[in-house]
Amino acid sequence: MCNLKQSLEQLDPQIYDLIQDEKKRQQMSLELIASENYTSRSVMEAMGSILTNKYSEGLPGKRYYGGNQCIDKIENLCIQRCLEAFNLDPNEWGCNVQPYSGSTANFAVLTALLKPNDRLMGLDLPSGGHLTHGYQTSNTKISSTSIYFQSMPYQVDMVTNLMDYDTLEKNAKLFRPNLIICGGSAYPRDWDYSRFRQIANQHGAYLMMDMAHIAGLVSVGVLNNPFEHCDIVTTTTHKTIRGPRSGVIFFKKHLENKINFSVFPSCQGGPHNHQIAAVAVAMKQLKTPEFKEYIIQVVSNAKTLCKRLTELGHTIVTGGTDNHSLLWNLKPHGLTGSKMEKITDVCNISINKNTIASDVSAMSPSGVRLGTSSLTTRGFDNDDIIKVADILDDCFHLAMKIQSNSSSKKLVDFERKIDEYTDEILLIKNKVSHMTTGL
Ligand code: DSN
Repeated sequence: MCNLKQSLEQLDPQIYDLIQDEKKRQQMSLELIASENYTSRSVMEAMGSILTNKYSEGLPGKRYYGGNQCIDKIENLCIQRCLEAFNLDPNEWGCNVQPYSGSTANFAVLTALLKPNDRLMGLDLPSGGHLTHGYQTSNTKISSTSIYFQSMPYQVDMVTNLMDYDTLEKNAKLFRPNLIICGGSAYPRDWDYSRFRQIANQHGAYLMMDMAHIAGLVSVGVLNNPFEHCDIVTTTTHKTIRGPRSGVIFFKKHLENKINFSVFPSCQGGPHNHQIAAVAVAMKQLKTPEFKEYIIQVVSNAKTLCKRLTELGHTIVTGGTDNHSLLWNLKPHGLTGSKMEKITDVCNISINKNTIASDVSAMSPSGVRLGTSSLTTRGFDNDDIIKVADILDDCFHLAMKIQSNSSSKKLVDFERKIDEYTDEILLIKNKVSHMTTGL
């Protein structure tokens, strides 16, 4: 029988070592994935706590299991802090902190407010929307949100790449949605919630915002406030909020029973109490002056990254950003996002390939998405970010060189060729290491 008091290192050196390797990777690389961040020690302490042992189906004061005295206090505190973090009046707004993640939060909202086969409209994935906003292709219903509901996407304008509210309004008149979702995973500009509200009202539709990416920015007021116009606001808590991986649903008070019943028992079982405690810790941190300074720097860094890449001759979608993220279009140079991602990966830089709205294939997207939340957490300022942009430019030029010396434009041939450029890669890796060592 295994000893429950043994440390992970003693009990399972294999997993322990792999965690140490991942820790090293996170420390040594330049983390530019827009949906990621480094959480705090205090959040991790709550996540790794004994709260993981407890079952507590139901809501505080109304549980199906005994022994929930402490758990009730933790969940109530978390709810209170979530409302405070977004300056919400508890008479007008409530929230459910039990969703395991953003995807389950979104599905629980749809289950609560729609009947199977009701109609929803969300931003198309290639336009920067999220899978759970109804994504489907011509042949396949990809997301459960398109399997169980009728989904018609709206898009950004194919020339400006900005939200095309007029076409949304026109299409909504034909489709007559029951619910409109705003928000996305790769949209660098702010949202016009009052325009969304106006369109939703024409059809008596619910308006839901998924603010997962920008929640930290919303909380400190550097972006428009979705709570002024939406019925529901969902979020994850590990992106710009910098908390644990989890999800929260904010709802207008009259939707309280529907949402709570949908989260449990319709969509989930027992809540993850360790996550809920960790969300509470993150929400406390959100209210500090340091967090506001952090977010202001995140946005400033993202703008600096856009500016420097533009100076270096690159194309930034929409010409810049209002938030923590940006989309770099590599198409004008004849490179794909996949190749850029391969090169940055071997140079210890984490980014992700991303579609540009006009892309025909999501499998070979023309761009990469970059975000500055993680590097700002590590203390990077505008001068550091200029150096990061220069390193990304080095990666770009190396990718172009490898592509021109490859036997074809195929990704496999590009990958085969990478090994011949170890000297160039080492040079870039050294620059990365110079920026990340000692932080
Ligand atoms: N994977 C996250 C993102 O990149 O936006 C959301 O699910």
